Amino acid sequence: MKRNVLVLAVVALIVLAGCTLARRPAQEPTPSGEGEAAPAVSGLSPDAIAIAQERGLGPDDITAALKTYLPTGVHDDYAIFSSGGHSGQVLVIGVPSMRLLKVIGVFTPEPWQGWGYGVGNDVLDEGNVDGNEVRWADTHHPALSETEGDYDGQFLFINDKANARVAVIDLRDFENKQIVKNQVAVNDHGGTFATPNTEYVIEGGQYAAPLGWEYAALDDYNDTYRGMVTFWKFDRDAGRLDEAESFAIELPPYWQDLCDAGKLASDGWVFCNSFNAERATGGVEEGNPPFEAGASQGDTDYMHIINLQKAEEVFNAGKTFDVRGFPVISLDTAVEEGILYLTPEPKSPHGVAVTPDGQFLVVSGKLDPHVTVYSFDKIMSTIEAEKWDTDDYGVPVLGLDDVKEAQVEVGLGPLHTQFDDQGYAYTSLFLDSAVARWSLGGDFADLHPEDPWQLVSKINVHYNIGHLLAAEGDTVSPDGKYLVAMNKWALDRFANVGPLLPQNFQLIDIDNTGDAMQLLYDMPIGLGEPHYAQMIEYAKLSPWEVYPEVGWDPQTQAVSENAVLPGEEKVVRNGNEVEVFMTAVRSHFTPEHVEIQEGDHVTWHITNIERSYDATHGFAIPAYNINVSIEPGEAATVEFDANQPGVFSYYCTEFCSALHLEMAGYLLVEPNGSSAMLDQE
Ligand code: RUQ
Ligand code: CUA
Repeated sequence: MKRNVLVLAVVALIVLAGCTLARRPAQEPTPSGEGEAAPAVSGLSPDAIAIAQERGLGPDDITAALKTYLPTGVHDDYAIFSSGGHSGQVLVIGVPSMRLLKVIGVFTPEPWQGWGYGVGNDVLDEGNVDGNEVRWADTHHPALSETEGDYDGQFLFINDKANARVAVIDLRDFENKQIVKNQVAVNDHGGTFATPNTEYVIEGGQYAAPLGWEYAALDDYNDTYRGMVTFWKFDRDAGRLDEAESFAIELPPYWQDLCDAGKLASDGWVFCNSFNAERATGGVEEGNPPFEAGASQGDTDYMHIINLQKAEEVFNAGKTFDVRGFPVISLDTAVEEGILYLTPEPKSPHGVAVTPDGQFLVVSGKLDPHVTVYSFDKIMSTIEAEKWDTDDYGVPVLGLDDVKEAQVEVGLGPLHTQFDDQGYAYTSLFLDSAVARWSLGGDFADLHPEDPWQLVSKINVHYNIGHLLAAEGDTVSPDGKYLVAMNKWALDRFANVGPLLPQNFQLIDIDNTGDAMQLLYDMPIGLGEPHYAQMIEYAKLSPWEVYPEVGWDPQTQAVSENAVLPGEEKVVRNGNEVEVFMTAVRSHFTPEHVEIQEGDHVTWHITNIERSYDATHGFAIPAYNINVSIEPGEAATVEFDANQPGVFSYYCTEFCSALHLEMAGYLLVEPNGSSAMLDQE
């Protein structure tokens, strides 16, 4: 009872702290100027000094501007692939300029790309949930494909927390190719994370429920509700997740949160944190403790330690049962086969981060000011010695003291951790609204022997940081240089746009290791709340400028059988099936007249026969909800029922040339029973 009160008090304090932090007064826009007078800036031309003085810019502002400014035509060094939050999309952002380069249509229709308005409809349909069209998503964690633990720039995966779905984006054309729906869980959280060679894409669950989205009363929670982790096999050649080679593992009904794949020393293992080891089931309206209190009563939750290599063997041996046709390794089998272990982790943890050498795992409890560092070696020797207790489900629980390497006090509300190339880790502090830089021990201690496992410095951010990302900061070879704080609150940072505010990405210079980190830039994100993002060196990406050949189908990444070449344009009728074969080139469509009958089913193929960089054409038909973007070389096919008679001018939606407005045509849909039709008969 006492403990409940304590927990509630702590929760209340946190809420209060969050509010107080959030209510910091707006600062004058001279964050670096010490006094009133305009700061002196030496070495700048009189013009530059005058501008700096007029705008009230201090030396730090000027260095920040110089570090982020890109002259026209100069490209960014890094790209951020960010979750688009509930927009269901992916954002591509250049670093250091923080310019938005692209929004990729993923789970949600996107009109500019025509995604879901004629093209991409099949992929969006793959994401239907039991026949229900779900056309939004809560995207959380993007994962770049990896080779030997390093980003290879080929693919990007991203999960939808709301509906437990995973999408695959091909980075040759930055287009979504596939959506898979998890059959075991109806929603997820701990995805997506790639294994070091992208053999698997990990999707962990969150809110325990009966597997296969079955019904069971909450009274039966302990016996019938379960957690899960799913391993989606990735077929790199096909550029698709291979459902037939994928499997899940049944987990106890703790709320699994985020996972990370082991690498180098810990390759072949996977780590997931969890919360609600208390197995609280809520029901505040029935006098039960609310989830926030019930799920944070205990001092510890469980980190899940999963032997993926072993799990793969067990799956291949067929020791699984089916959930909605999807193979699942049962909890009992996972225990018997030595696939699953647990170890305590401090209060209400959020996320696991594996150090670049794979030797240590970092977990932060949101209600504990420390990060806890686990040693993979110690985990292995404890397992080998079979030194464990068990939980209520018979899962071995390794003692914290047996596997812990260090605890570092970093500040209030620690969440997520990233790494640099100098042996430092960076942890986001939600309640402090800060980023803590701390030094790693182990082999990294050589880089700064004086202070292994020590807090080194902090930088304030605005406000309530969630995830953070450093350049390649979750790979085997982080780059350092830049860090981005993904802040949940923006309040006074931008001009008021009404009660719904953007999120704020703050770019931080971490290159000057050992000295203070420097805040460089605020970027508002005005669509959905992004969660995680990854930052890749731009040189690792090699996207196409135009599709490799004329008539390219982006879905199959091959020349389409429906490609239309110049001279082959035609309209073919077969009963009431009409097939249009069209080309698009500056500045006309061929044909320009398409005459059909009300009730026809229309299949319309268009090939953009251009080979010039950026010569995109759009194609829109009013009233029929058709709108596609056809990049140079691309072949697109749209289908519709001509259920509406009339005259519909189709036109190009991209201002492609001086005669772009003339790039149009007439679709004539003759009403049934009209004289022309009678004449034909
Ligand atoms: S979440 S702010 Cu990754 Cu979905 Cu942590
Ligand atoms: Cu083609 Cu405008």
